[in-house]
Amino acid sequence: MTTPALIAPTGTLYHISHTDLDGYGAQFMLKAAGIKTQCFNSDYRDIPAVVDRVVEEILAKGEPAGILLTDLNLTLDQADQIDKRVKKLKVPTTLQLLDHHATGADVAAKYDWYYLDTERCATKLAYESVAARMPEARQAQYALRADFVDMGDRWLKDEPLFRKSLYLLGLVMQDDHLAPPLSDLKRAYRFHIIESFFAAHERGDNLEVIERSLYDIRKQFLEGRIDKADMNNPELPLNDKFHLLSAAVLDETTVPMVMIDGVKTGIFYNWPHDVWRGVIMDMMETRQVMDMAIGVRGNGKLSLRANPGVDAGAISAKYFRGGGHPGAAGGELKDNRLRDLDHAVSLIKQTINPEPPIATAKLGSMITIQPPRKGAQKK
Ligand SMILES: [Mn+2]
Repeated sequence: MTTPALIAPTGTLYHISHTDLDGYGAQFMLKAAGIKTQCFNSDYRDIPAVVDRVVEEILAKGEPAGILLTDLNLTLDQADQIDKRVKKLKVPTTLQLLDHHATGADVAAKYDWYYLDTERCATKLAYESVAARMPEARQAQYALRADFVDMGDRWLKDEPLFRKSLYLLGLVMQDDHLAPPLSDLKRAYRFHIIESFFAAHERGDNLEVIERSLYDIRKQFLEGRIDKADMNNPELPLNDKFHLLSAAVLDETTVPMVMIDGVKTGIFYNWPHDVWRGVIMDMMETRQVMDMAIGVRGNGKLSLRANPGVDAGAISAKYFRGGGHPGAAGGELKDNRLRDLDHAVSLIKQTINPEPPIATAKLGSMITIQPPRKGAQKK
């Protein structure tokens, strides 16, 4: 084993990992070793944006930091950019990457912070990088857990636990019914699933037993997180209980609000439809965070829902080339290629107030939404 030891910055260790079982598994290993990190999960194409965010945070904190990437392979271009960026930082920052994708070979040859080992999945690399920092009694158990992830992630189909490993892989990717912006909560949920699955496997439960117990495992995550009466309500489906949890945590810092003809409207971008419907119901009716909700798709299609007394159909007919019922309507934006939530919000604001708002906006007709902080770090 030649896996390097984990970097140990004096300040925060930022851990950017992939969005699948292997990616979360690597973060799970650091947590098991008692290492405090700030976690992010990203797809390959989003790595530069996440690194930007991390660099901003490092500059804001101003203390020596570390950036760890796992289960993400970089292109030479991306690696050059990140390397340059980190070396230029006024705050001393150490970089480390642990990965197993052979496509990163040329980058690994160029940079000594890029560790590539195609014989181990990222969870296993992460385990080996922190094993020495785990209590001895736990090392054997976590070594087996790392091997278990390895079988599915690297498609080792002759291994006896291959199918069980694949099952966990799929389970971690399943819709958790938590709201998309709540990435820390979603990660906590995934850790809960991984831990519960391993515990069941280690006490000898077969897949059928584990599949049957999934309802209870999922429900356990809500323990202490939602109201007891809701938790124990047998007529409330489990997914709705997860929607209640999201609704309780979401606020105007996570959901931008726009005033449309005096109606406070939350804007949501590309949420799974079921989750959106469940979460906004509680945000509108019970919590009264807003009186209308607009779900926006990347293709510009809109779903509108409103509280009694607000006519979403009329509002959609007036602004969004659509219509429907007072409580539920559809519509669309002129633009059909949306980039992200910020883009959706600015298009909606333009649509309801087509003139530049600076000179003409009436006080209170709009709530100002923070512009994206892109480029702010380039000073
Ligand atoms: Mn992997």
